[in-house]
Amino acid sequence: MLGAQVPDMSECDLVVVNVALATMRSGIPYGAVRDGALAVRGGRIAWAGARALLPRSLHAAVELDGKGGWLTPGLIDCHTHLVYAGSRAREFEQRLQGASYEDIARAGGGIVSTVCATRAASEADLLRASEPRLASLLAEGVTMVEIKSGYGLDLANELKLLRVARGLCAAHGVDVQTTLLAAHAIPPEYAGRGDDYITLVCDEIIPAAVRERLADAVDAYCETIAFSPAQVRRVFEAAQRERLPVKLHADQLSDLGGAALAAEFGARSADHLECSNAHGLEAMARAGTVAVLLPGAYYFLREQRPPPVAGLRAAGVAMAVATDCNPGTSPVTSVLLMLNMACTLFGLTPEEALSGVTCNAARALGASDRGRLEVGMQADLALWDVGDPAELAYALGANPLAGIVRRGNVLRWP
Ligand code: DI6
Ligand code: FE
Repeated sequence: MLGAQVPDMSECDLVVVNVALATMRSGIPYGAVRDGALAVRGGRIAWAGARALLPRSLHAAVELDGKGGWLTPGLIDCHTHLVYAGSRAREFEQRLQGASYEDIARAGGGIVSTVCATRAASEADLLRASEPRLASLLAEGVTMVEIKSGYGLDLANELKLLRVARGLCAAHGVDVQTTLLAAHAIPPEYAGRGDDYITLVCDEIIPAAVRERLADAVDAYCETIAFSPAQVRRVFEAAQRERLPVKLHADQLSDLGGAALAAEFGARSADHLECSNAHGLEAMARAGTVAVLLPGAYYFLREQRPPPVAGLRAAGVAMAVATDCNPGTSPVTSVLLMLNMACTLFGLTPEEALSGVTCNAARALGASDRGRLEVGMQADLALWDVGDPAELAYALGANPLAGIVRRGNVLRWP
């Protein structure tokens, strides 16, 4: 029972009162505790529950008044490509005039155009370009972010992107998980030689990223305009040799069996899934692979086929939601906007959407101590000036963030 965990509670660093908790524990909607309280000690949640049950013996150096708002776990954006240089606004115009995303990619534009700009950029340039994107996520209560490489596509430039991702997040004190996505597109110098490029990825880029401790996971783009299932398989085998977890951009524009392939390798997540088949969803459920839904890309590409949300629910697959922040298909730096789009475009409930950026996003990253307001979890908290947690998904363009606590440190409070 919430509030029943009462070990030695005497000294805490801080306690939050006059607040409703969206603990995100399963069982009741949002795991809500209306008149709640939450105590923090040593950067971790030491107590969470109904205020009436708060142990009398509890003393906290600091008492924070939540002013009647809602407290949620810090938000987690579990799929971004936010480190890149350049812009794809011209390509946006081309698409509005009728060119398809695939046409542009096949003509050597698309991802490859961002690769050229990114290769030409120094680490300092990339840091400067990426900082505002990270800053807008943080301004919406994000306390953990995943960042992929994938716009370098050679050894030096892929490592450069991962280094910038680590440096950026260290500078802002936000937790990052870096993902090596060298198998994002075939670089121009390997045109027509995709298998040779995959050999470079497997034999050189993955091992080097591991040696330099720059990658926490490995991703690949499984698509007709990118890499085949057979090529992805080689990448995943190489990742597994290095004991790195895998995830996959799967079945976004066509059904290549990506969901089942991800599940076969025990992927933490399979992302997009617009075109996934029922067999793939069942395989994901069995493997515990999280479905990461990316409504920004669906919207921006004006896709016609939403991901099979009913099928994911029926199969019991956990659903996360993320920005997919990238210059080509989702130039989005708002997690709150993604909550709204996950509801309006994909039919998630506001509660499912919030789970998607808290507990299920944590699962997608293998971050088992994040995403819930529970004893022992890292004390990453967001306070919202809302009367109902559904307002986070409901209000378009609003940002009701009122307070933020990261690892028990109060960064902002009303
Ligand atoms: N994520 C990706 O990596 C690609 N699509 C997606 O949703 C494309 C990124 C790009 O065009 O730059
Ligand atoms: Fe992506």
